[in-house]
Amino acid sequence: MKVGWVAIVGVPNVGKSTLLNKLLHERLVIITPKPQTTRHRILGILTGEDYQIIFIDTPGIINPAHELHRAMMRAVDVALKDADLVYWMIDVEQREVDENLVRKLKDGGKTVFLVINKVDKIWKPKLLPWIDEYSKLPFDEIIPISAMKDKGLDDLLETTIKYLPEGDPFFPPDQVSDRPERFFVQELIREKIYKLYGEEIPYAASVEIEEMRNGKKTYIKATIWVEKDSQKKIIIGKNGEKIKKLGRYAREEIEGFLQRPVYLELWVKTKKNWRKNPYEVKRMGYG
Ligand SMILES: Nc1nc2c(ncn2[C@@H]2O[C@H](COP(=O)(O)OP(=O)(O)OP(=O)(O)O)[C@@H](O)[C@H]2O)c(=O)[nH]1
Ligand SMILES: [Mg+2]
Repeated sequence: MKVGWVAIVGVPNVGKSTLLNKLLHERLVIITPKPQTTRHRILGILTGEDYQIIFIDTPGIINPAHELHRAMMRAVDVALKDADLVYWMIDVEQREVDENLVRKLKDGGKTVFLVINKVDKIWKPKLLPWIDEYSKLPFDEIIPISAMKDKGLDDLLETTIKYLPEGDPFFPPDQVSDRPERFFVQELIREKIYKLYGEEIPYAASVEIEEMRNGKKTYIKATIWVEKDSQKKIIIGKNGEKIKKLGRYAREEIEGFLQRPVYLELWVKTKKNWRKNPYEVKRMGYG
């Protein structure tokens, strides 16, 4: 069997999580139009007849401004260390490549593909000269795709399998991720926060599942942590209208994911500047 670990890395918003979901044919990880959506290293395991690929979704690479960012960047480091193969992913309209990091990965014995995503956004002939330019860098392969429109993914998968080493599978064939159900529930609530609120709110919020119990309905109690009381007020909204909406959207999504009815109870609490506090960042499950 061909077996290997493939890290999907790049700056925020290039479509890493979208690609993971498309490759797995599942809505596993959350996707939003806002940058810095993914905060963890999350495995997506794809097992075929004669291969097992362990894809690793990662947070977008940024210059850390606080401890949460540092924990996110540690998650990227771990993913890179584990990987046999790295997808260096760029957005066709931004196209920044950290040449030093690519060379470092190559020196460290990794296979590195440049995956150019969102090619649906440009006129194809414009792409060729750029591919020529990137050919000067030490990439093993350069593969243009559109994760959203499902273009080029078969080619990406076939080429990936060719490069992977032979070995025994790490996971049973029906296992899709390394994370438990409650992790994905927490992420779905976070996704709805990204979608419903603007400015700093999504970035200052973290979701913790306090309780998850199966009965006639699955009862879920979750706390949304924010950094200031003013943010708490915004999350709740006038007469609690906003949080009701959040609860409804999140519950519908969670019911789709769990495939059973859900009763969702949301609480909002303030933990002053938690993103700067290594203890809190760790306690909330980051890094
Ligand atoms: N036009 C177009 N948009 C895409 C494509 N792939 C992803 N997107 C969009 O790009 C945005 C970001 O997608 P994500 O998958 O969340 O990006 P990410 O790289 O995981 O972002 P972070 O987790 O923040 O690092 C979303 O609005 C996606 O719908 C694509 O192939 N074409
Ligand atoms: Mg992501």
